[in-house]
Amino acid sequence: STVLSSSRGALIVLEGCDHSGKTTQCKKLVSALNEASIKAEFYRFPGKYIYINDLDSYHRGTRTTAIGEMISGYLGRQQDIEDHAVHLLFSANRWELKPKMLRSLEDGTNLIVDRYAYSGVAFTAAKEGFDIDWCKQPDIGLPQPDAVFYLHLNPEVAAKRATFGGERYEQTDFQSRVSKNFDNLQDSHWTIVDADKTVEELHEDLLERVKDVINNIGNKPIGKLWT
Ligand code: Z5A
Ligand code: MG
Repeated sequence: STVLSSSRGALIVLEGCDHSGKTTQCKKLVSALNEASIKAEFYRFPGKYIYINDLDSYHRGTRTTAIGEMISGYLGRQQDIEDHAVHLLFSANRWELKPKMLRSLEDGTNLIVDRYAYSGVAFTAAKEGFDIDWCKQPDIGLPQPDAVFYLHLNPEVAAKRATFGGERYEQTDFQSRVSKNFDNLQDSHWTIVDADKTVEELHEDLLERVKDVINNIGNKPIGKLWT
């Protein structure tokens, strides 16, 4: 059999409670990796904000998908969508990006992903009448992250960073149910990272961990989530 000389890309996800710094850190990670000549792309779920290898357009809000637009209207309260239906839309948004993600990974590009199926489950399962098992079904089989870094912040610290209340889901009682759901989703791929640090301190911490994952990825097969 052929021995491959180069390794595949690593699929690395940042999850965490609101305002824990996921988006800030994802962008800094991609920039730092690219500066070190390590191929890396930024993905963000929900998909209105998916900007691949173009961190500037993130600020302009140019690239999107139809499903991402629907989710965005829902989160901004311009549009109501039935709870089960919106759960499936969040999942569909991940599936529509799956072929592109796999091509990048196989091509040796590392993906730094801002939220993933864990957010999907944690948020919907915090609603009345939903359970975690039902919520997991549509995301079963998605590419399995090689590492999930969960940015942990106390709710009091998180609340000081920005005002809660504007977008859907931004209420503290809802957020505490969400964080309990995240606790239930932890598995062997997870590392909990203390996010109560300066942006730079947290960046250095994460960059070291991310490089470690990338250096050890080799060509091990990409797994399937929750199988
Ligand atoms: N959702 C869902 O229901 N189902 C799904 O499948 C998925 C998502 C994928 C929007 O997500 C909503 O969608 C979210 C979950 C739901 N609902 N809520 N709530 P989003 O990812 O677009 O949410 P966001 O608007 O980006 O907020 P966020 O993710 O919670 O924030 P963050 O990315 O973790 O933090 P940040 O934007 O980098 O920083 C937040 C603020 O803190 C900002 O003012 C920073 O300047 C400041 N900051 C950042 N780092 C620091 C440090 N270290 N010290 C001090 N201040 C800091
Ligand atoms: Mg964010």
